[in-house]
Parts: sequence; structure tokens; C-alpha cells
Amino acid sequence: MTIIRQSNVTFDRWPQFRKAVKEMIAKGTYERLAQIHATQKIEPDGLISARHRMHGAFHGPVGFRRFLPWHRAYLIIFERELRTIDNSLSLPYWDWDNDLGRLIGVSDFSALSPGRNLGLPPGQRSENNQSREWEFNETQTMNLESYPGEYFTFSRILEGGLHAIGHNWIGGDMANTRFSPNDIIFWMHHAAVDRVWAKWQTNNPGERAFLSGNDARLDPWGSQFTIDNINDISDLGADSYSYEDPQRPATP
Ligand SMILES: [Cu+2]
Repeated sequence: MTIIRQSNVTFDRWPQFRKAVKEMIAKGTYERLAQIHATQKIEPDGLISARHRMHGAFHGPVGFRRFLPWHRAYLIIFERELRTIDNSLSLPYWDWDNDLGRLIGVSDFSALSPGRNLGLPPGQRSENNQSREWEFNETQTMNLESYPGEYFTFSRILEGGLHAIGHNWIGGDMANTRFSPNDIIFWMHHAAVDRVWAKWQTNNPGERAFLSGNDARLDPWGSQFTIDNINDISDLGADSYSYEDPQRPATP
């Protein structure tokens, strides 16, 4: 396995990463990928929703089950593009707990997004008390990694909790359910979510998304990914990857 996803705090290839993303933007690849998340369709009941049903918040139970595998495939497609340009690259993850709102490596880099509306890093006070405060905490992340329950509940807690918190704390396009991938931090935030899932999977080897038929199709990628192979990040052939652990305080 050659692909190791590092924390944004320790990632050592920012210049190469920026260059590759700029190239993706220039070629139109970045926009094409971002559009996949934004595409909508009209449901039989007349509601407009995301074509790929990848969020529980909008698609109920099926969405909660598709959320993690669908975004895992989406990140792999993004990482493949990066590596086509420079195969020394991998996607860093936003190390919520060590980064502490500093956005190391990505603070002044927003890809297609016009801007962010950031919340306050820990310990900073707003004068008018109206800014959103930093909401991540390490204990929450670690508790989720070792969450003892089943997949559905785990996924629901992860999507509605840490995942939603990150989108909203960054604000701007990131807080938009369609256009969030316009901001480069989208990919790193979702890698952080994916890392928590990967960690949880090693603790709960029997737990699966339990999707079948059309619900299990990770569209629009045809049969490239199936629920079975996407479950194991070390068994994805040339796309196999692993996560470098975040730095954690030593347990006494
Ligand atoms: Cu998201």
C-alpha cells in the first residue's frame, strides 16, 4: 500500500498539493467533480433532492447508510485526480483536534469557493458574541472511534455531529449542502470523517452499511465501487490507502 493520508498538521507536501489542485481547476476537473455533489433530481413526490442520495439528513435511512461509503468513493476519485498529476500526493485529512481551527495548509486556499465565514478558534472571544465558537473536542472524536453500537446509529451520529459541525464552522460554501466541495477543505474534512469510520471499522469488523440493489450502487461511478470493496480501505487495489493516526496525548 502506497497511499498514506496524513493529518493536515503533519502533511509535508502543501506546495505540490496546491500546484496539483490549481491544475485541476485550470483543466475543469475540479469543477466537474464538485458538480457531482451538487446535481439534483426531482423525486416522484415532487421534492428536489441530491441525485446520489448521499446524506441521511435529506434522504433518511438510505442516506444515512450511503453517507460513508458514497463519500469514501468520492474522495478516492478526487485523490486519483491528484495522483494523476503528481503520484507522490495523497489527500490530507483535517485533523480537527490538533489543528484547532488554524486550518494549517488551507487557511488561504479555497479552490472554487469565494470565501469562508469562519467560527472562532478555541479560547477566542467575539466582541458581539455572535460568532460561532469552535465545537470540536478530542473526547468526542475518540468516543466515536470506539462507539460500541451498530453501523446505522454510528453513521447517523457521525453525519449529524462532527461532520455537520465542520461544515457549519467553516461556513460559506462549506455550509451549503450542494456546493460544499467548492471549498478545498471539503475533501480534508470528509477524509477526517472517513478516518473515524475506518478506525471504527477496525473495532467493529462485522458491522456493515447493509445496502442492496439500487441503494448499494455508488453512482455515478458504475460498478467501480461496490459496498463490499469500499468497506475495506486496504483492499481497494491501486486505490488502497491507510491513515496516519492523529497525535494524541499519551494515556497516563
Ligand atoms: Cu460533508
